[in-house]
Amino acid sequence: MRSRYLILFVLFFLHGNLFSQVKREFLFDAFMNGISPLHNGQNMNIWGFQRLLPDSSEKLLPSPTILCELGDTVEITMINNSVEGHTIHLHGLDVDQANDGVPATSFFIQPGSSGTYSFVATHTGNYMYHCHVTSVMHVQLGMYGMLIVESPGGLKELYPGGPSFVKDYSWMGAEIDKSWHDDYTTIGAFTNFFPDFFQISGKGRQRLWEDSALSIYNARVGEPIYLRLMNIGFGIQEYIFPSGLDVKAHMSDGRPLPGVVAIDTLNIYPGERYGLIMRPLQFMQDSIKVNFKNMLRHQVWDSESIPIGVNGIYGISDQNIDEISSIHPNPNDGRFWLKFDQERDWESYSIFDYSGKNLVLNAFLEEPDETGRVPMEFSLPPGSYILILYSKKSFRTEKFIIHNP
Ligand SMILES: [Cu+2]
Repeated sequence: MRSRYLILFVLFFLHGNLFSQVKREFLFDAFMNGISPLHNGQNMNIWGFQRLLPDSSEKLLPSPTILCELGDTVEITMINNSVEGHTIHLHGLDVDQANDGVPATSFFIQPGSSGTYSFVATHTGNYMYHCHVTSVMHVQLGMYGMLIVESPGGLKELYPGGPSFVKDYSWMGAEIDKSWHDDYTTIGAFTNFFPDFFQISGKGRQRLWEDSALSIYNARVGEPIYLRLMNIGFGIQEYIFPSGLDVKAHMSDGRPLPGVVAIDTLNIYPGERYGLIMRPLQFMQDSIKVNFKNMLRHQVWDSESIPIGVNGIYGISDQNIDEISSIHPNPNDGRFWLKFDQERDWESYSIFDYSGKNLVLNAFLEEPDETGRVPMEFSLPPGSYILILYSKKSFRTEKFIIHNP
């Protein structure tokens, strides 16, 4: 009798562990009467999907991000309270045809009705969702959003076992032809597309610069930052990264790339998504330029810029200080020399106080003398300091002490 309960308990326990996939449910309402502000003070009519929650029913551009974890069963229910039929296409996800949201092969959600899309999140990565009814128009009018599959358990890894990151930014680029939004019934041919606004995640110019969720103001040297880039537009989006950011592409279209690719410029075509890791090598105040380019002629329509400020050092602690010092003597009186074990490719250096927050000075490194030493001389108050040496590709952190005279 007792062993029977034990078997039941074991079966229950196993079942609970092997099949306890998390189910994530999203409830959306399709709308065609939203308004989104533009950077020039005008308002623009938008369509989209708003998340139905007791405390939130904002009509946003892009539509809310669908966030889930690897292994989740995701159910997205769309209630259509608008005056035209819509669907939700899950762009880049491995869903079955019935859940793909293409009207002819999947189901169509007519005004006044609802439908549910479901899928299992089988690959960590970056995806998109959008309406697939007269897609050119419905997407242009705003019926799109990001869909992000994260590593399980809140782990900040690009994919299980992949590179880790400290923080992440998600940028979804799109062009806007405002005349389509002013009156969608008078567009005529879809080739009459003359974009006059360019947006990163629904914002341009100062509205983008003022948004601390989109602009990077507090990056640190050495800090791994995950950039998710997605193109929901009709043209090419060319990202140009300033040097000294050390940007590497790790993922594309929801899969790890076969190899890691160092980049300074990246052209993203419509529908593509990239996962990049950026690890700043030096302090800077600069911007990442995004050129919006015409697919046909590759001419630049216009550009946006995303500010990037690097103003600290990531993870300063004794563990991060390189043990083999090139500073001799140490401690010193402000006069010392650098001597490097390996071939020297260090180009410049920064000195910080020991909090790592305050830059004391920033300069190019002089050529070594005939004995291979680089003499240094500073008149700094006694105390502990951090020296960071930069080459084109890497950096090295050391500490030194200036003693009392
Ligand atoms: Cu639609």
